[in-house]
Amino acid sequence: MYLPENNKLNISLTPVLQTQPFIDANEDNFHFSTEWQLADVHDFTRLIYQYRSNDSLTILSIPELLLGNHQSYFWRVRFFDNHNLSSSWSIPYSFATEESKFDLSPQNGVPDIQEITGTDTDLNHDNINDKDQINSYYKCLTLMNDNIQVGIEIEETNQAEIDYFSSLKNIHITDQLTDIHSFNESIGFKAFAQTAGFSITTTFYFSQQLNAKSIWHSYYQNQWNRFEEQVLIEKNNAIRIKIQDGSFGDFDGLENGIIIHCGCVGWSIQNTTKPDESGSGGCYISVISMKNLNEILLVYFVLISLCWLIWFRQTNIHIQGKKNA
Ligand SMILES: [Ca+2]
Ligand SMILES: [Ca+2]
Ligand SMILES: [Ca+2]
Ligand SMILES: [Ca+2]
Repeated sequence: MYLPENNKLNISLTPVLQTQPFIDANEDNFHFSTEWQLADVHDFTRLIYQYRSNDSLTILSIPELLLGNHQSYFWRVRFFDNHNLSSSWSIPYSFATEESKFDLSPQNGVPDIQEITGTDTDLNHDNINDKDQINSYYKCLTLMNDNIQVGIEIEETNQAEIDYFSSLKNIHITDQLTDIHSFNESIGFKAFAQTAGFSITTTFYFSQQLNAKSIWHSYYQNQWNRFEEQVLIEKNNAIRIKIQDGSFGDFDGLENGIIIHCGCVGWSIQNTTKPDESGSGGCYISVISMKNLNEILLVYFVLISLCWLIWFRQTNIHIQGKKNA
């Protein structure tokens, strides 16, 4: 255990944790993996995050949404060598988070910069302005890079509450699934319930129509997963899915009374037909992906090289011919 120093206050909501290096009595053993645990109680009976990694051996960046404002957390690690033998758990370190600077005015569980400003937005079609409707069951925001409004609703019968709803900076579908298009930003939310293992029916509403081939994707179990069980509703302006604490759709993977959900709409690059060819509300702008662009540049480069080679050879033959003459 190394950084942040034990009992440090005002730590960012996405801190970087760092341990001391691995040591082993067996000379030829090496550091193979590290198991990280983060809890909001000192005896680790309620974990917030648990991650065993072969890459994050001594440094771990805590992802967005996991930590809350002004709260104390406890973390510890154990190391595994190349024979899968583990050290004992380290002595825990503690830190307390800062007050978020992103959700102050109004403090409503939506980053201020992403608040919907217009008074005529009603994504969930209930004749109430979404701007005035934000509560524990409904939140909405603007994806700034896409200029799309998104609302999220959970049914009150789920006995859960949405704590925070935000676009996500550091997690993006196309980093891993190159055959999938998506909006430029993923979205995430955090929901609480009294019962561990709870499930929620969640509806995402969009200001633009979705393609019938659109599929909700969610990042959990360290990979992107397709939500085949989704239902497209409201004339393809909304997607309804079911998420379960500790299971499908839960980023933290723990049955802990908290659902952390990261997701986005994805559609196959082969299926980019616009849902509405008249242009009203269609969101499927055709895009040349970076991969295609690179291929075009490569072909261009090869053609230019060939032309140059032919010209060079012909000039050489011409000069040679003159010399021989
Ligand atoms: Ca060893
Ligand atoms: Ca706010
Ligand atoms: Ca509404
Ligand atoms: Ca959970």
